[in-house]
Parts: sequence; C-alpha cells; structure tokens
Amino acid sequence: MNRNHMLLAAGAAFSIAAQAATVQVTVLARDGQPLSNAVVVVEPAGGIRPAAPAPVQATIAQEKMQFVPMVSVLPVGSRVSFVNQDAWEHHVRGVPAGVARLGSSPAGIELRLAGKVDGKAPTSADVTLATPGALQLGCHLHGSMRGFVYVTDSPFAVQTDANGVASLRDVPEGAASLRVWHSDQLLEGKPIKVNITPVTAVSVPTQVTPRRRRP
Ligand SMILES: [Cu+2]
Repeated sequence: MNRNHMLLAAGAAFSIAAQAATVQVTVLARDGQPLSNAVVVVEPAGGIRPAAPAPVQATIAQEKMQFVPMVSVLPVGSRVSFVNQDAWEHHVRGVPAGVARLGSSPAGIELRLAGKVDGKAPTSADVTLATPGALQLGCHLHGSMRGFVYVTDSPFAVQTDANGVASLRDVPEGAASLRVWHSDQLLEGKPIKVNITPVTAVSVPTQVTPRRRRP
C-alpha cells in the first residue's frame, strides 16, 4: 500500500433512505499498523453545526506514574476529577497541546495532589473544561508522565481503539470532512473529504509514529 495515498473505501449504499449513518474509521500509523489513541472528528459540510454533546463527569487517575486513561475525549463543559491513586505526591499540569492549537485553546491546569494514605480516600481535584481544544497533561515531579485531554464541541469525535478503529454513530448523511488528531503527530493532516452513506468505512493513513508508552 502506498502510504502517501488515502484509501477511501466507501461502503455499499443501500436503497433505504436513512437520515443518519454509522461511520467506521480505521487510522493507520506511518508503518501501516493500526494507530490507537487517535481522535477522529467528522464535520458535516456546508457549515452545518451539529448540536454540541452534553457535558459529562469523567475521571483521570494518576496511577503507577501514569495518567489513566492516557487520552480522554470529552465534550466541552465536562468536569474531570483528577484522582491521585499513588502513595506519593503528583503536581499535575495541563497545557495546550502542540499542533492542536488552532483557534481557541483550553485554559491551563495546575494541581497539587497529595499521595494516597492507606485507609483514606485518594486526593482529588475537579476541573471544568470550558474551551474546546487539546491539553497535554504532565507532572512537574515526574517527567515521564504524559497524558492528553481532547475537549470537543462536536458530537462526532471518537477515539480509536487498540485496533485503530473509531466508530461514529448517527452521523448525518452527505458531504463531510474528517480530521484526525494524534498526540504524536507533527503536523495536523489536511481534512479528508468523505461522502457519508448509510454504511461508510474509511481507512486513513497518517505519518504518525507513536511513541511507546513507558511500562
Ligand atoms: Cu507525578
């Protein structure tokens, strides 16, 4: 496969008139392997702005020197509890992530979370994500800790799984563009034009070489 070319495999269009479709997007790394933890966003063409998704309550743990989950995709307005499950202190910071700084960026995060004491609830702090954009999470004390929060106002933003697959439901049929974000991408790829039919499967090669997560 020529990795510089997009493979667009539009699924069969059925004769049944349908309003909304399921879109399956497979994202591939530079070496052709499935790319997990990528965020796929589908934007209907023609300036149609779908209603923003409802905010949620989410948790990002600091556990065994990692952010768990490493990547969270959350609707704008969501609240995140940062919960320190380790027995030592973490100083969590969140800063706008690299190339995702298009337009607005979320406000930064600075938290000090004391270590967990046996028999007591872990220390936690809540943050409201008021602005769309990507935040990179780190810890002032532990340079190896790395995580991401992708804050979106799109109802069609889904993270790829271990097989590099993102499934988006109830996407309006018709012309749309598709964007892929990944924390290790050097340049944001150009939006890909797609035509959403009742069953749409798209494979998107990228130039991303994902960093290994520390064990
Ligand atoms: Cu830390």
